[in-house]
Amino acid sequence: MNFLNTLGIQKINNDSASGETIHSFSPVDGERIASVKITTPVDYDEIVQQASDAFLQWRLWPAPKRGEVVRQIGEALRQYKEPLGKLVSYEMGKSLQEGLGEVQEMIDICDFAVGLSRQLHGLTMHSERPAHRMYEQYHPLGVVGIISAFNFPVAVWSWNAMLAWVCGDTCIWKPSEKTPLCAIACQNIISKVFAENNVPEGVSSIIIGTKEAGEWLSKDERIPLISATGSTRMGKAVAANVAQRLGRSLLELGGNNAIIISKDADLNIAIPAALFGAVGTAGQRCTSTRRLIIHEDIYENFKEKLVKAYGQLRIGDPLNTENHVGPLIDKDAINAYLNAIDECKKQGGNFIIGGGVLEGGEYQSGCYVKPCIAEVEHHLPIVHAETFAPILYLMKYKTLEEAIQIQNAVPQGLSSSIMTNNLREAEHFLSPSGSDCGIANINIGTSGAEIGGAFGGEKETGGGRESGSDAWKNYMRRQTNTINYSDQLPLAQGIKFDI
Ligand code: UN1
Repeated sequence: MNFLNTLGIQKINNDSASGETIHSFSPVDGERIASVKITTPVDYDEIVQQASDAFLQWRLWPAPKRGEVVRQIGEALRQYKEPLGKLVSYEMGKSLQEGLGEVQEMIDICDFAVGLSRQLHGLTMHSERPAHRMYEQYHPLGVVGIISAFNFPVAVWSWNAMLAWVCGDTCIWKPSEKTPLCAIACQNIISKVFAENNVPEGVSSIIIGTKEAGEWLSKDERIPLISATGSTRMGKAVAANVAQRLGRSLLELGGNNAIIISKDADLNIAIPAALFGAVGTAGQRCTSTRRLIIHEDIYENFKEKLVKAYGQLRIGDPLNTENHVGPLIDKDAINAYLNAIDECKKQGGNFIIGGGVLEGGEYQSGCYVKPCIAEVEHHLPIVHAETFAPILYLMKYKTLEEAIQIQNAVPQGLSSSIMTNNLREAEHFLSPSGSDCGIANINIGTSGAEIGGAFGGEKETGGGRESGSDAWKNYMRRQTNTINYSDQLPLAQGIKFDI
């Protein structure tokens, strides 16, 4: 486990560690990788104070200078791509290639943020008053709290942090308690860059803890923005706390993503897209494909091809690049998977590829499961719930209107796609009467979004947009400025106030 040393992660002997600890177990082999001390309320308070103090200086650095620091972080990540990708794979359980891909997303967002640091543009407007100038500018916002999930233990933080930093904010990161080591590794990588650039202490901090630590952040009036990624249940709790104090929240929550497979689909694209979407990251992406809505004319043919493709999947150690599917994150996830399968059967679903937990040999952690497929009626309650596991639901449709209605009928609204070579169908899917999701794709699956676009979704997905496009505006405060360069005081809206 050389990569642990390279990243500065040491096994802490539990007996000698003071205070409460969280143990990080690898779902790959069930081993305890290390134990991490939980942040106490006193530590927390100091961390927020330091982040608030650091903000007062950091906000005065010219944005391109902050961008230069982020450029160097991108360089450091290039250097550590391999060990960090391995740690992501080992602590979280996704395939090594996906772990490396996640680090690549971090590098890409650094590049994006560097460019952005010279483009934090506002607009100018024409004033209705003579000899007046009106424009808007964006100022740094303050301390940003980032709550991230286990499934993208490093990339989602970087989408937030890199933008927040070029925008002049300081960040406090609460990583998932299931993947704390990935966060510590990131902190170790960036701290060198920060030190070399004399970045004030407190521009980046982490707090380690469970739900409670998330609550501290969301209730803390010193933190103007909370960006949270995770379950809808968590997001609702965070949103309520943040709204109570009229703070801002940026939420990226559950998905229940569907691909519509038209009778005009190119099956050479549709099959691998569905397969990767459903079993990639063992079905633990927010953007994982959970539902296939298939035209009745091609249903049997498609199903046969898909089942054949599933037959070729290799499940096992994700660090072994021969394997396609790694483990689920932990035993809770295993239970959620088994419950969903039971529920689906009870509600009338018919499994054409059965599920189950794999045992023995390399499956000793008890976290490896079989990706499975069920034929269902689209209205079953279980089909409307997000289960973070490789369970794929198949359903039939007759008309595109019906398919879109089925696709939109769930409470979540993250990612969606249609496989079709029919221009009318494609455009209808993207039109106001098409997909209601934040992401809508043509001839691409639901997962694997690029960092350049705004990432997020509607309805129970939470409405937030992270990463590319103009998502940076979340991390700044907008100010409208009007300047009078005349010797008169004309009032707006033609109001006269004679004295
Ligand atoms: C997530 O699952 O929280 O589109 C993020 C994708 C990745 C990001 C997923 N780029 O699958």
